[in-house]
Amino acid sequence: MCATSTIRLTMAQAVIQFLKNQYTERDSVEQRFFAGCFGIFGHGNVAGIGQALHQYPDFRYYQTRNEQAMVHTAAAYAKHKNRLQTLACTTSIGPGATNMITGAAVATVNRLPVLLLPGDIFARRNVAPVLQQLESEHSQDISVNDCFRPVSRYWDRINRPDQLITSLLEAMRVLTSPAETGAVTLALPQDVQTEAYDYPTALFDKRVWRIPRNRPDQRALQQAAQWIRAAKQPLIIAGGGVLYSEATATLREFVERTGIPVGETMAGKGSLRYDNPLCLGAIGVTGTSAANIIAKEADLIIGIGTRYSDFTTASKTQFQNPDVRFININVAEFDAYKHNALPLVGDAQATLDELLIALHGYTNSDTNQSRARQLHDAWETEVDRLYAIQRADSGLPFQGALIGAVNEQGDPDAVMVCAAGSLPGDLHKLWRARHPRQYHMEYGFSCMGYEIAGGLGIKMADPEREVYVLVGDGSYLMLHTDLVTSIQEGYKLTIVLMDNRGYKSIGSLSRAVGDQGFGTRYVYPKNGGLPSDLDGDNVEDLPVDLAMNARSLGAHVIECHSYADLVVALKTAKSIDRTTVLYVRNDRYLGVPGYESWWDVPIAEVSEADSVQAAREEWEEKRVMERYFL
Ligand SMILES: Cc1ncc(C[n+]2csc(CCOP(=O)(O)OP(=O)(O)O)c2C)c(N)n1
Ligand SMILES: [Mg+2]
Repeated sequence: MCATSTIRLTMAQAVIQFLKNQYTERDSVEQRFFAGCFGIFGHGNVAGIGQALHQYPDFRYYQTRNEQAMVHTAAAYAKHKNRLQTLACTTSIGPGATNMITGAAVATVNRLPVLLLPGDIFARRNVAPVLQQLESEHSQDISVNDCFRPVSRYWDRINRPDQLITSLLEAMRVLTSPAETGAVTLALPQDVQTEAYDYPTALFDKRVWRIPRNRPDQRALQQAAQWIRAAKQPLIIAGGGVLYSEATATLREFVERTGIPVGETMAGKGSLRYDNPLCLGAIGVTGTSAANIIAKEADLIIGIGTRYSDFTTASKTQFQNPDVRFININVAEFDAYKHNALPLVGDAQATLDELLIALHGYTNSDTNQSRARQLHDAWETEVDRLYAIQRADSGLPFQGALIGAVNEQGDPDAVMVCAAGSLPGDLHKLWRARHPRQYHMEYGFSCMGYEIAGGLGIKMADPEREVYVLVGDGSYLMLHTDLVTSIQEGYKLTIVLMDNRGYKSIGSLSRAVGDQGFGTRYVYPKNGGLPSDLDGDNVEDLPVDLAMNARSLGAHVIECHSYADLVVALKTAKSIDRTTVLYVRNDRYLGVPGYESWWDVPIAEVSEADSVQAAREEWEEKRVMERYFL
């Protein structure tokens, strides 16, 4: 081997030195890829990665209160940065490490880059079993970190310090690949973290990972143009890929020039401004009447950056034209081929640019365009109607109107973040997105607990913007503790906490499957079991005070009892410089209806309850609408 200059570092020091020097570049804009490292120290990382972070204060270390939460923070940071930047996450071994598994799944399902550095058991083994070690009679080459394998896009264990050299480069390749990105896990044995090695200094040179704008195959592109020209009723579905590719301006031009209307997925909402006359809004299970009516009739779907989840396809029932076919523009071949599509494997912005040239002279028919415009206008009227229902029959505020308050009275440049419960469906339909960064929804995993931790990541990524975290009481109770981190680090969040005393979403789903909301209310047991909705108000509430809980963590709290209170509180919140919780008790039963769509949730085939039997009958009728696209 030829002589290369080396530097003697521990494996952990080498990790941090390397991470500091990674950059991404797209469209000639360069940025540091890692904005720092979140973590909780334990015996599995304190003397290794912990020592290295202490030694290199220019790689900022942040504390979290829960390892799952910090992965949400990193994922949200990456999502808001269109995957061009992220954060690393360090944990001890054992429970600290496994706490990250849910976060890893969120990142991988949503295709968001996060680097996870769980500590691992001793590579040298002589002192095993160490504290928190999972033992196996069949192998010594196993630890709880193997659980990360299916939820990581790249997984490795660094059993010798020199293995790091090739692993780090693979980790970066995957993290910065638009098609492959997700959670990357490098399991770092506790002893190896502290071992020194003469690393080549070139490993720590500044390295710029260029994010490509790949272009599709030219013959496929020409064929796509022919299909579009031949289509009777084309429809675009804009997914998260439009946003990640920063293709919103290109999409707007494409729509203006071609006159093809657009429906938006959960991840793609905000691709077009809500008031663009050809923006039909949300599509699928949580979609608008406008998008869903056209989707049912369309003979050509142009999917851009979508992975076609069951919420988008309405469990494969949304596209009912017998001749429907698909053109999929996607960086990932895997997604581009879905639904037997004509695949345009490429970057959304670059592909739309080229497709527009190939479509020179084409426009969608006037009939289609005016129909789309009418449906758009009718939908806006429906949103106005729902925004105006300030109270439900119970006398409590209605969530649809509370969403309207945040949308209309909140800062128009703000980001709204949400993930689980009844809010995502309502927001998908009702939120009026005014700019591409405004609607941040984690709906790939729809993970309760993402909201506040994710809000922190967004605020870190974009400190000048207001961040509105919309969170239900269930999600709040599950994971709210990084509210403390937002206060510690001075990243102000405005958290709108919707307390409907339990699971409005799953309660309503439970009633729809014939189960009367069983097990979805936060009330005391009665007659030896948990009450259902059949018990009505004849229940005893739990003595939980979430407003006081938030106050105890250091938040400024404003309790709201009505729509009008929330409007005032939103204004007050703007002038408060630390995390503020707007607590609103609201109605459990009044929901935003569904529009021209369906979701397959299988119902018990046999049951003693009439309500379940009736639900099953209805399900069987709907189920036959499900299609294969071959
Ligand atoms: C971690 C996790 N566990 C369970 C679920 C299933 N789930 C979806 S929504 C929901 C209830 C959410 O309650 P809340 O936050 O109060 O919102 P609401 O439904 O009342 O609007 C549950 C349990 C989930 N999405 N994530
Ligand atoms: Mg709730």
